[in-house]
Amino acid sequence: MYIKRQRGWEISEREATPESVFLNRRVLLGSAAGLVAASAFEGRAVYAAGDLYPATRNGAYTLDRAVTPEKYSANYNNFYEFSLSKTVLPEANALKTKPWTIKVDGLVEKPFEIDVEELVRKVGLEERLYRHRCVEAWSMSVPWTGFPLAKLVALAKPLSGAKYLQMQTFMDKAVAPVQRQFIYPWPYTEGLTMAEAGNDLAFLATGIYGKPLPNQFGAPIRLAVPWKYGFKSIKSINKISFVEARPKTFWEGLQAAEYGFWANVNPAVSHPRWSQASERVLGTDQRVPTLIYNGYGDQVADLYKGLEKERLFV
Ligand SMILES: Nc1nc2c(c(=O)[nH]1)N[C@H]1C(S)=C(S)[C@@H](COP(=O)(O)O)O[C@H]1N2
Ligand SMILES: [Mo]
Repeated sequence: MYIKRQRGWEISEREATPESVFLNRRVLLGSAAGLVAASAFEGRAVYAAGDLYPATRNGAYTLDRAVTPEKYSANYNNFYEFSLSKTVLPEANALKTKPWTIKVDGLVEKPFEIDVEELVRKVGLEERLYRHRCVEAWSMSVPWTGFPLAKLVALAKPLSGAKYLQMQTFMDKAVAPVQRQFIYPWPYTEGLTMAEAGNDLAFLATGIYGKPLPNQFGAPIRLAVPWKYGFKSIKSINKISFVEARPKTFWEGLQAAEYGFWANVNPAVSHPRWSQASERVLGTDQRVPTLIYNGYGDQVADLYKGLEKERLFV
């Protein structure tokens, strides 16, 4: 069950799945019975606000490399709720993504719930080309459709005591087989500081390749914070809480020494088990040097002034 079948384009990658190797070890140490095979699931082509796609591209966000063809990015996904391998279909298609509401609560003027469809009609959509760098040392470049996280923060009207955003993925053991594994700190959660959330690069994506997100990319709404390792870009968000204390993330809960809160990309700071100096470009046989803040330092480096004592890069 845990033996990964290599596809042609994966063969060059020896350490293909450090995160899932770790997860697999936990499964073996814990209950091996829990990974129930997914039974016949039906894919669903029901999308929120499908008429808004494709959205106009915001030309301010450019790439230094080719867009990753969808046939690669759509078949090589980290979505551990559904599978510990990179093949998360058909399991991920069992998630019903419409209707879908996001709860906004915590230190805000007035907590509320909003349907994703209503949210995108209210704030509008744009397309941006972003790089994505996984902590496992592979990368892709994709056109996301969505809106700046700052627009949601503005709707939420946070109180002055709010210092962080905590974001949470849905929890449904009936559709997500790996959520039946109690040894993981489900639901998947992530966090940003208010300053990070207000940075223009922090983006909530509802689409990719000019159409609503296919389920494996984190439908119907996921984060894209391209200067941080990919695990910060939480998928299928159903709650955003404004909080005073730094939230503990899913990966900190599993292995704090290897996956910290900040997780900014830095080629000079190795993961304890592998180098971050270069990355395999998904869909090619190329390895390219990794850039500090994944190449977005001009936009984000100022966020970390005065925080040099923090573990900013792991
Ligand atoms: N809820 C949830 N969000 C998640 C993950 C996950 O397992 N569950 N994996 C993360 C990791 S490690 C990466 S690299 C990206 C992968 O996004 P992609 O499949 O769209 O490439 O999603 C991130 N968001
Ligand atoms: Mo990742």
